[in-house]
Amino acid sequence: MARHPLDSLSTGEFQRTTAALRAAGHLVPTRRFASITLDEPAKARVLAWRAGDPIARRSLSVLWDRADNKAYEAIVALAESGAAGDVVVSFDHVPGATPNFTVDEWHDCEVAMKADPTVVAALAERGLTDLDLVLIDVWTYGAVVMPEKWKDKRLGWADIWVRSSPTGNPYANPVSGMKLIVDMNTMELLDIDRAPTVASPAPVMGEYEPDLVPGQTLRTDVKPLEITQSEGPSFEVDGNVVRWQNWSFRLGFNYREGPVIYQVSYDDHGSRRDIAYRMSFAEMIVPYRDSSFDHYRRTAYDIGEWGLGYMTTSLALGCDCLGEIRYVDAVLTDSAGEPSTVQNAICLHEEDNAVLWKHIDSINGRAEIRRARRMVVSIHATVANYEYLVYWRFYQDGNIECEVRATGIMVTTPIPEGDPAPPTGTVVDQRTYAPYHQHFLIARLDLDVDGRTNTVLEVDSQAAPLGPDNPYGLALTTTATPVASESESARDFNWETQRGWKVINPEKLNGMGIPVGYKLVPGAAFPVMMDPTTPQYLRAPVMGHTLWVTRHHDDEKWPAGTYPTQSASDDGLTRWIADDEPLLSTDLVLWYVFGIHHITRPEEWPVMPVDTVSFWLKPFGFFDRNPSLDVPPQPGHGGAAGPAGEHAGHGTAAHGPTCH
Ligand SMILES: [Cu+2]
Repeated sequence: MARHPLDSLSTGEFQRTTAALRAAGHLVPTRRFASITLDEPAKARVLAWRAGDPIARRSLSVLWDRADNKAYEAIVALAESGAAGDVVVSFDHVPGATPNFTVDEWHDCEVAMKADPTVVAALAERGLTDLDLVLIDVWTYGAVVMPEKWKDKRLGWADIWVRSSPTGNPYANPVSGMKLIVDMNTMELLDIDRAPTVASPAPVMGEYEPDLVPGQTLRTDVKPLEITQSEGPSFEVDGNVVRWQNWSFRLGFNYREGPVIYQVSYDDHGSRRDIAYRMSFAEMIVPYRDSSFDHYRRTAYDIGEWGLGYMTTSLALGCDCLGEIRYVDAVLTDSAGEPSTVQNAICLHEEDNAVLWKHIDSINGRAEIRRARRMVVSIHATVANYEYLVYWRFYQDGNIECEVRATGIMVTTPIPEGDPAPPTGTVVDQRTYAPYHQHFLIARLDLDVDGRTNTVLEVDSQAAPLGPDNPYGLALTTTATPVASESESARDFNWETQRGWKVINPEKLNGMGIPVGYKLVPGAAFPVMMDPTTPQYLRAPVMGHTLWVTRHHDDEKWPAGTYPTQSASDDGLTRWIADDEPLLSTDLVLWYVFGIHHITRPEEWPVMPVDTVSFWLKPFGFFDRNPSLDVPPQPGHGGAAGPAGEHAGHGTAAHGPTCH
């Protein structure tokens, strides 16, 4: 049984959802599940809920019918009394919607295409007769680049790749100039789309497994680095609640966002203070910025089209995570609605992070040094050729960091013999380039700084003009401008003013009489560099700005629309802000747009070392002073009492200063 209204659906609740829909006659054989997830209760109801209150559980399923391509949304009420009381509350057709593609279809498409004689013959023309070496990697479309005659279909287009050997890199060798167009409902080949001219395969070395890399020897000077916590970690997990170093938050997980961090609060000397109600990744958009035949269709919505949760993989102790780990499993469903568990999907652990704060009194030599720790919630998602590693980190000084690392294998293309390298990519191997592209991540940050009454201030720094009060031109001032309503909601990073955004609660003052706040410190922001009239921009104008602010509404979750698969226009942010709701002293959601402006490098081939990006949320007048003064010194290094040890001083002693 769920212990809290925000608990993710259990295996039993998934099974009951499917059973209720079957019993009601909705699961005719041609219908498939795109998703089943918790129908999240309204925020107001969750906040009013108290332990012991009844918990109304509902699931939201999205299905489509492979016979007529119609999409449906179903709500099932899961009775507290047991499955016999479960009721299908609604089962509604959603006109025009194309639900996300599923992992089952990705695999089914590969099997179907390899069994298709036309595909087999086309591969043979290219000299590819060992189908075990071939990878068919299906993508979805944006509506504008779909063939007109098939726009009403659930349509896939597939890349073809070939391994150099049975264990070789599946993405090492593109079969350029040939795409398979597939009806994903019937798994029929509709067409083979061929480029007018085709580059011959390039002589690449695309292997990363040591035994496949010619002449590869491994370093022998890497000595063991072991992390032990002899008394266990300092955090505790109670149901889905994690508590650590004054922090507490609640974990959730779903097929689309992957991990969701709910109800983040900080225990400030016995008073539990809210910081965020809900934090997650709401969309990821990856436009490839290359108009060539191989790449012009390639704009991935990895969250809306496929699902970060569905792509989440099991983590291995000692490789993915090091030290004292607590793992949390995730439950997902397949397209038949059958649940399965991803073991060790979420990693919880505590990390040393060098120094938190320090000062040496140069007169008496006394040193106060504190080691920093952080609490990390992480998942890894494998999205075809790419890996995304997500880290939500909580620090002892009230900071929250959201980091993403991208790794895996870049998409590459052969350059025709004798042709110059195209200007839209970097040459990464012999006669091979990796096209430029951008990874836009959109973090949905439903912050509640000391409650729901919040205002966003845009803070710019500027040099004060020269004048009698500023004769040397040294003065630096800041200006804080409220984001007053949704018509002003799209904000851009400004390097010249080192812009940041503060979320304040005008009704809660700190000890200095100033509204308490948390600052969104931008990182990894970059411009879209795309004409706003272009089709890929019109699908997701969210890409066009660093930060969006909206008034909280429970149903506003997907900034490029609920159904971005095969979309032609935005059904998300631009629609939500059209009514220009006021944003002062109200419940707000911030949408932070960041990621990787990926100008590809040779050193990222044949497998990318992680590209790391992050942004921060930092308390700004939320506390009256450094909240980590109470962090104790390292065990065995004493407190601050008494004079410094005999080796203290100006670093002249052989053993250096002590670590008080
Ligand atoms: Cu990239």
